[in-house]
Amino acid sequence: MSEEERYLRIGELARRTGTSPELLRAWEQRYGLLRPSRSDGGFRLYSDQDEARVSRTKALIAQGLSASEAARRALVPGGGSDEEEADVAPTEHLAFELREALDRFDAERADRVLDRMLAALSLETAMQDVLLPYLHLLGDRWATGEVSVGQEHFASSLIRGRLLGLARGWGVGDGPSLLLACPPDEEHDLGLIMFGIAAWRRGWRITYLGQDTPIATIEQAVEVVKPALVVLAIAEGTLIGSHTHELRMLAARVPVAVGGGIRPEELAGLGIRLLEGDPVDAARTLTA
Ligand code: B12
Repeated sequence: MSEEERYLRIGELARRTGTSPELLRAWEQRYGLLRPSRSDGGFRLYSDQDEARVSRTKALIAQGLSASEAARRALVPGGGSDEEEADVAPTEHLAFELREALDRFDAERADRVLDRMLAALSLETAMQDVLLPYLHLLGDRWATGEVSVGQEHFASSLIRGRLLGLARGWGVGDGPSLLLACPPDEEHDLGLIMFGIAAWRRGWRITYLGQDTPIATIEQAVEVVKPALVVLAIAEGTLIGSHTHELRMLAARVPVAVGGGIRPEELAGLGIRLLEGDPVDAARTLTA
């Protein structure tokens, strides 16, 4: 048997694996998935191992992995087995896929991943096990320069938009009322939105004022809404320092709680309660 008969040309490999020569060339260039040798005439020739890796990649994509992750696993000798697949939680797949899509500014794909996430998981599990880990990793990657400010803004804006979409209707109902806001200079409101969604689903009615809200405005809203509790989100304790007096005055008029990166001692003497844990756990605890 000659070399050319033992090995496959790209068209034959594409036919046998149900792919196309263009896709195989892309996988070869992008992921190094194929390792062809050359015929005497200079043609690329593919082996049984190449065929096995392409088939494995296709199977992993069909299970929901991105092409790059599928190729990465198919390249591990003996790796990517079914047992290994079973060990990988769907939440990790989803967070990984979300990252891939958002890193590339691919809103359409990110929305599809989020749709799949919402179909597969309860909203609370989705927030706790996919979105929170994703956001934490995003922050770490931003801090080391692995993702740009643009990528980080794009990702957090897209997620914020989806969360607010899921929150539609949270202000309607007869349940006790929560007034939610970030104090002045605070823009981190994703945790507050997640908290609002989790609380709403436990029967609370939500009035949401959003990011960077003057305390005087919160007081005006309190007069109208008459909430059972005002919940503020503060990512860093230092913010409290610049508004101590106003916050103490607010807490004298209405019960106030704070969630976020605050330590209990930072709230000493303000009459403000600390909501501990992540936003979903805090909503559970508050309701209990
Ligand atoms: C998205 C994001 C942004 C977005 C926010 C968009 C938005 N609408 O929220 C934008 C781009 C605006 C932003 C800006 C900045 N950011 Co930023 N950001 C993030 C990022 C990546 C995710 C934040 C998030 O939503 N996380 C999800 C929440 C739920 O998780 P969490 O923040 O860890 O909160 C925990 C608890 O605090 C609690 N929690 C949080 N909120 C709430 C609310 C309630 C009610 C409750 C009960 C609990 C709770 O739950 C979490 C526990 O699992 C984080 C990384 C990270 N680790 O989170 C950085 C991060 C918070 N940002 C950081 C920084 C430094 C900044 C900037 C100062 C950057 C800059 N130089 O401009 C500015 C500050 C802007 C401002 N004035 O507020 C730092 C904060 C460091 C610190 N010491 O506090 C982080 C940690 C990144 C990092 N690794 O350095 N940021």
